[in-house]
Amino acid sequence: MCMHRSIASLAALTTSAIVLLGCGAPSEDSASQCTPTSEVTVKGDDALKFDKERYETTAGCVNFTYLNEGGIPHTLLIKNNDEFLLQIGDSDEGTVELEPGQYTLYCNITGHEAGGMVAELVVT
Ligand SMILES: [Cu+2]
Repeated sequence: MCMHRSIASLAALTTSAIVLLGCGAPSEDSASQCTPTSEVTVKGDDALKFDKERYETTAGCVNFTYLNEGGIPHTLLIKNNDEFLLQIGDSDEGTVELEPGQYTLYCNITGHEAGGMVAELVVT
């Protein structure tokens, strides 16, 4: 009897610990988290353009800040990288680990990449 009780309360404790962890874990950012070693700021506008055609940064954990100069919502993705996605609104921020290389930044909202929301990202 006594033993059953303590097993039951241990199970209850474990359950509440899992619930607590579950509450703290999720982040609204879909971008992976790392400690940034470099920063890139990208701006989007209503003309479906980024502020630059080419961005440069150093390899490692890159923190992206994405700002909207207009009113149309945009996204920011890196081609062939499923871990990175920013969305604006007004602004968004997120980190991603990048190896040296050439990447393509784009907005995946229908028509935006074709309209000009595409840029080169050079990581050295
Ligand atoms: Cu866009």
